[in-house]
Amino acid sequence: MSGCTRILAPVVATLLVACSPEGADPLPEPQTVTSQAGGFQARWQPSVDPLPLNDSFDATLWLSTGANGLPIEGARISVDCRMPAHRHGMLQEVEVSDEGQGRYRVLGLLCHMPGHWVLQVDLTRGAVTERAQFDLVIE
Ligand SMILES: [Cu+2]
Repeated sequence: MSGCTRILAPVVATLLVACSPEGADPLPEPQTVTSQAGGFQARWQPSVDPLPLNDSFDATLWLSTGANGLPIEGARISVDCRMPAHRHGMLQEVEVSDEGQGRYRVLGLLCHMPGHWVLQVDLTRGAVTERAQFDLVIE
């Protein structure tokens, strides 16, 4: 019996962490910004807190219209992360997947230097591309 307990305990602990990251390690509060031209709102929540230096992380992104806050579904978006002071971006490209109802999953963000980074979300509707951006600090 005690042997069984010893084997099960780590398995249960692993499952709890995998199934409820919020419970074990609270996620940062989502941040909302309005796009530069005011045409949409972007809300993002990284999968980890604090943001890691030189290690991949993911994020959830919600897009909605600026006027009435309706979710923007099936958006054509391009996500990038840049370091303005050094005029460079990331060393890898992110992958964006559409999860429906205006929610998007951003995979593979990686900030390889400490300092100020800017997460840029470019949304293209028709012939117009508009940007929303978030300031990130990597320590
Ligand atoms: Cu840099």
